Amino acid sequence: MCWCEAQAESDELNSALITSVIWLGMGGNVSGAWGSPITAFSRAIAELEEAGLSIVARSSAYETVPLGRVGQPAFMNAVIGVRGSVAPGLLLSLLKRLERRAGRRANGRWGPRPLDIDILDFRGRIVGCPSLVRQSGRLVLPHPELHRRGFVLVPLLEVAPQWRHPRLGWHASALLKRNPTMAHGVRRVGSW
Ligand code: A4P
Ligand code: MG
Repeated sequence: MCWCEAQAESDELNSALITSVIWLGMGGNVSGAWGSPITAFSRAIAELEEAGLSIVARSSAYETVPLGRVGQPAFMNAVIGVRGSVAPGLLLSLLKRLERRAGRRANGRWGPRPLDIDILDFRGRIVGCPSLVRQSGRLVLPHPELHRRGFVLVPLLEVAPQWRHPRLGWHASALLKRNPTMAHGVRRVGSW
């Protein structure tokens, strides 16, 4: 156990922040086996329901400027809230399977992809250490980049204004206010 896991476990504040919703971030910027990224988002929702999860929130779709690697198409991003009895590791395997079925192939970190589904927040749980380099397959919760990404925080704020970052305790609105440039290049395109 690393220092921040121990600290998190002893942080009473976090127990008050646990909710029953699992927040997922979806992104994509090329068409794949399930069609355009938006079609892939809808198909992913149908697959999650098929797997026994209920969709309790669904943000608008946003067109967003690519972060990390320039020279690739604009992304579509959205956030959904799901409920259901599933363990974090099993959920991650399910999501990775959906990404592969949607046509995702190894394309380097931050490369173009038809569908990427990240677990943003799993009912307030804290797992792993965000300061350590992420090893492939090792789950980190909340998602280690969540608080730095306008393309996640803007849709999350739309559907869950009451949500707080499990580790930092900040609302999405406060995180965006602290760094307003994060919301640049995040444009709402409508429901889907
Ligand atoms: N992993 C660990 N924790 C998690 C978690 N909470 N959720 C592991 C999901 N996966 C988690 O992820 C890399 C490894 O992290 C996996 O083995 C998984 O088990 P990945 O999705 O396979 O690889 P990746 O997406 O290429 O890398 P990474 O670091 O996850 O990239 P991101 O963070 O997903 O960023 N710009 C815009 N505008 N919109 C986007 O959606 N997305 C990316 C990719 C870059 N730029 C973008 C966008
Ligand atoms: Mg990812």
